[in-house]
Amino acid sequence: MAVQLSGNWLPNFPKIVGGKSPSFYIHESSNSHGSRVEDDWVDLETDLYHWTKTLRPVQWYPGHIAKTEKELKEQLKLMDVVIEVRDGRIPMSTSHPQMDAWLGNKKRILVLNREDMISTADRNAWADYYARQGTKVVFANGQHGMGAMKLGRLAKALAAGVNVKRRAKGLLPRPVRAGIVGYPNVGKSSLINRLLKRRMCPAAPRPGVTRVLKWVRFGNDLELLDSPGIIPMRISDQSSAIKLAICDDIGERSYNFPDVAAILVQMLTKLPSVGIEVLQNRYKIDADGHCGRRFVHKLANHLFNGDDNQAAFRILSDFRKGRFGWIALERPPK
Ligand SMILES: Nc1nc2c(ncn2[C@@H]2O[C@H](COP(=O)(O)OP(=O)(O)OP(=O)(O)O)[C@@H](O)[C@H]2O)c(=O)[nH]1
Ligand SMILES: [Mg+2]
Repeated sequence: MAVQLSGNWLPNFPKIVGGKSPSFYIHESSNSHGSRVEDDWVDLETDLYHWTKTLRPVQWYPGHIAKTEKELKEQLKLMDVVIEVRDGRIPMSTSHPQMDAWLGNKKRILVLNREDMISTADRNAWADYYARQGTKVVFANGQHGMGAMKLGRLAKALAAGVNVKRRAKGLLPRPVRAGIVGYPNVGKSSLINRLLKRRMCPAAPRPGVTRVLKWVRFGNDLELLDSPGIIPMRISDQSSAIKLAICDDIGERSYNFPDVAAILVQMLTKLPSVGIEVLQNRYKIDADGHCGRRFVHKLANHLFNGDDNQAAFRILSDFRKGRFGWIALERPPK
């Protein structure tokens, strides 16, 4: 449904419109559970598809990724187990389309990191989903270390067969090799540092920090490979690209801040646990319309001398700091 913009003061915003339902509305059932909430999530994905299809495509593929993708595929041959880390807020959008093909039958552990940045309901939804699929998943917090020790134990347990075989051949045991892979900025290096209880791998709050592959040793029986975040050369699903931008998982030069913040506003408005009141209360402005770009511009006029970029940055960083609550932007498919 197209959303009409009105008001003389409005500049000619590129439209972020569409979807099955108006994107700005007051929620009747915030924090409720059950089918209404499920329907909201289904609608959200449909709306997101329509909102993003009119935008300039977001693509990010810095040179170091192309280079290290090749090296990573080489190193995969050495790994006994692969630990794939995803952003718990967007587990689907941080799933590499080629990962299954690269890993084949290799032993694998899936980590949903940033556990502290999603709600208990989000966590339970993903835990149920992976349990139904028979996929082993570890929820972790790379900042404080929750889940890191468990990961180390699991990796060793999964790869124990390596040394059973070596002993049978009369060879001495060797450390188990675990490769940590995943999208940029999902917390790979932080998890390794937490497990090692030392800052062995550079980690910082922006994508593309790790640029080279690096093996580090944990005790006598585990070696871990830290790898640069890998994403596809072309992100074909633009809903995912925008979610990666919202979560700061791709370089900020690749997207337009006001466009991305506008979509975030429209998403938050629809999310069962947030809603428009939370945004209005935080910024003390009325959202008198159905358009995220209009909200960004209103905030710009209210706080930033009409600078949409600054207003957009504020909204994005507020989301990343949990100012609208800790929430996932994706729920499992039904
Ligand atoms: N709140 C929170 N922050 C986290 C978590 N894990 C990592 N971080 C923070 O997220 C930022 C990125 O972490 P990194 O470990 O550098 O991420 P990475 O996956 O190695 O990133 P690249 O090397 O760029 O691919 C850092 O500032 C971490 O402190 C987590 O579970 N929760
Ligand atoms: Mg890193």
